[in-house]
Amino acid sequence: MLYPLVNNFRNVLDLSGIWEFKTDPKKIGEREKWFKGFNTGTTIAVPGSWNEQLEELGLLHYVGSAWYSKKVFIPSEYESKRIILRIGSIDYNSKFWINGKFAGENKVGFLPIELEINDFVVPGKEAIIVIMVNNELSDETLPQGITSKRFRDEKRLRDETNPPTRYDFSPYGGIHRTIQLVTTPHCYIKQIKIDTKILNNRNGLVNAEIIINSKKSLVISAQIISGKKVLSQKTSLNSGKAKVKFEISNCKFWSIDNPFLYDLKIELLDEKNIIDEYKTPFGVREVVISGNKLLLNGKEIYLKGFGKHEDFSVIGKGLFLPLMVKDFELMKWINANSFRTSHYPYSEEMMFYADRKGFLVIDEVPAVSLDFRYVNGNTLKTHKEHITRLIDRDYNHPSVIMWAVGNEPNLVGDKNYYNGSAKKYWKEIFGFTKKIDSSRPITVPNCTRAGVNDPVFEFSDVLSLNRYYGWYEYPGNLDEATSILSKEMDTIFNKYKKPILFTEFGVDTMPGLHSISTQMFTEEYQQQFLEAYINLIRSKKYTIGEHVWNFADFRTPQHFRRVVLNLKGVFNRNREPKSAAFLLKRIWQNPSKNKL
Ligand code: GCB
Repeated sequence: MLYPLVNNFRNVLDLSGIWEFKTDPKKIGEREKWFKGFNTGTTIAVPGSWNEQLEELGLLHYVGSAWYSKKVFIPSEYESKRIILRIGSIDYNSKFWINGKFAGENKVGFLPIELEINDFVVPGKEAIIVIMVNNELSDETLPQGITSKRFRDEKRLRDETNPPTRYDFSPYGGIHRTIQLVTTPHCYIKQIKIDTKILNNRNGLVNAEIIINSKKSLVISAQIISGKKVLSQKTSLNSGKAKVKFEISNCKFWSIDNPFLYDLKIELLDEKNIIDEYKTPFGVREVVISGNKLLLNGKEIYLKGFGKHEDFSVIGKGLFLPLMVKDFELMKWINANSFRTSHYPYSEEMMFYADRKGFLVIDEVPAVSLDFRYVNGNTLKTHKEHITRLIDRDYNHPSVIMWAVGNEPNLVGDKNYYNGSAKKYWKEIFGFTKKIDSSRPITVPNCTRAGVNDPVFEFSDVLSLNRYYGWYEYPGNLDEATSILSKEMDTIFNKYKKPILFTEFGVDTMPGLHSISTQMFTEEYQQQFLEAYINLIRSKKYTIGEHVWNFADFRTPQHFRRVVLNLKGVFNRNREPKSAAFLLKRIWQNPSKNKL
């Protein structure tokens, strides 16, 4: 799926702003025809979660359905265009009506939705757009859901959160990213897939596949543009597809230090004229796992950074560009070079920004804490759809160096996880992902409860570990924690012989709490913990990086373990540094793994 842009053939109309809003806890909206549009006097800003924004209406922990309505003028010049309603993401489920007619449904959160709406609108007139959003989850969605009844039936009273979730972040609901009317020509460039290779230290190879929505005999003109330098090619489309190949001499490779981006411009031509055009940035780079090393453009690279979240006060999971810019500046300031989109795809804007700023990204689907006791064929189907749509969205980003096709399966520690069916499931998921993208390593972060025999290790290119010894286990005892962890790391490496990446380690830390003795929750303990882990991780020849959990404090469901927020941030929720930020900045200023 291509990101919307404005040029002579395409246009974008921003629909963000204030929408009419109404919750539907009893799910009567469809029966009462709310889809015809409504005006209740309750309003909400889009993009943004409803939770903190409308806390005063009792929505802080609201899980259920809610309706959005807005009158939108459809410009008459859209008459000759293909008109799309496009939303960067809605969490989690959504249904759409335009001028009272049902226009479509989506059950995949965190990823863009496109609906062709020509049959529903009259250019030159107003249209009423109504969207029903629902943030309830089930065994067959990603993430999987859980109810308080299930917690109680399983006699897991102390595990129950409110709202009930299988994961440790707020189940925000709402229209979370850009909402736009996008136009393209009726015959249009549908997808561009770019692969790059380094031929030698001067030349790069670019292979691009272009897909259009028609089988007509048309022609593609492709150009690689860098300043005044232009390489061009023309080729005919065959059944709506064309391939072009360029060799760039004196190529500027994309790297952390010099995230150089070329533009690929595609023009679609009939006999005489250009009928559509699309331009996208891309970088020439190569990511390879070689032995126990991660290589970027043939050079060893050690990952330093964070697991993050899309979370901020008031806006919740809503796209907020100043915060995105701030987070990248803070990551640069602290000398990080990478992050993981834990535990779901982040905004498209963030991925383009990572390309520009030279950050390496582990891109994750929301298969967080899969409980295999409730996984079924439909869960697998949903999982594949998330992977397909994520890779379709993010394939061309040079910043994306790895796919995480899950996080911490079997967090519940079920013994049957090892009886073969989970292995079959993971084999299928890894194989499926490799078929769509054979160029990037694939991983799934493993948790302590899934242990050293987690079937994901067998299929992962990189063994990703989330560990909290010294916190959830062996509390306040870093010597014991690191000694047990050291042995466990060796066991895992010796069994699977693949590089190990630490995708999570961290401790809850209350800013301003201090102690001269070892004391959990203090700023000193966070520093001691991180330093001890980093020393251990770097002492092993097979490790390729350290991602601290978490970049910043973030809101969680209610539970006695959480003081409103998960406090493992190195920055607080407002992005002010805790003491550990200065420690990491010092450790991370050296790009090499070996010298602290
Ligand atoms: C984990 C999860 C993450 C939690 C974290 C914690 O293992 O992957 O989502 O927030 O632990 O702080 O407990």
